[in-house]
Amino acid sequence: MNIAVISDIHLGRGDRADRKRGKDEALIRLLDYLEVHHEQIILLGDVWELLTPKWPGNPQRELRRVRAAHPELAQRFAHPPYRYVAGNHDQAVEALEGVPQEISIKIDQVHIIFTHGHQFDIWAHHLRYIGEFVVWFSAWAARLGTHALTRFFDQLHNLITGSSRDAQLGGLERKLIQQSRERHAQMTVMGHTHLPGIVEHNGHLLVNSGHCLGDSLHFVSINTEIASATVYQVQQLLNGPVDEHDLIMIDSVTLP
Ligand SMILES: [Mn+2]
Repeated sequence: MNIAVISDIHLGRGDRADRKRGKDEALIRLLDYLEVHHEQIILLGDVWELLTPKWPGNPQRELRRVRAAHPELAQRFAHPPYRYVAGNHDQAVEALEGVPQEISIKIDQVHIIFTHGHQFDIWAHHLRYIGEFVVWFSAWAARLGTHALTRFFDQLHNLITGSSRDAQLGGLERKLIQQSRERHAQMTVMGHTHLPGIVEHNGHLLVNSGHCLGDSLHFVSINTEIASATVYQVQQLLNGPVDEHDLIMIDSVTLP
């Protein structure tokens, strides 16, 4: 089976704080491509940006609002082949719609755990309310004209959590691998850090789906029959349909 994974799209309410405002078209063309080549497409969290309402307090209303700002994506994501795993920016969908924290797939002798990956991030737990305030505050800065705060806190976040860069394992990634290993999985797929790539650690693959923000989109393609994972960056040079020429392979690993 071929499984695609995308994450960290952060689709917002269509205002100036919405980093995906006016950029649905490129993603929709990528989805057209993914739907042709994959039986399942996993949305691995932080799909919707629910932490940047004008005033906090009503996640259900915010969910309606962000979906209304991105209607075609909302419509596609509601049906197969899409499957949804909650992240920390769209955590409210767990309570509101029963979206799971992870998907575990055992097929063709491989066991793969799909999780957003914030479980071991102190900013999503112990420091959750500080983290959420920073995100909300940065959105207001963006509405007032500067995206600099958002970028600054993104970088600070990965520095503090010790997340991987250039295929180095951070603390968060090590704990995820350990947890997956205890459950006898051979592959863990995460998002959250926005850092695409694959790390092999003693025969276990940790795959990161990167992000779909800005002008470069990332996705993971898994072939369970040969137990391989490939991470791609998509750069659409033309406005036509996405094809192989638009794909840049970042990393590809096959399990022994
Ligand atoms: Mn996240």
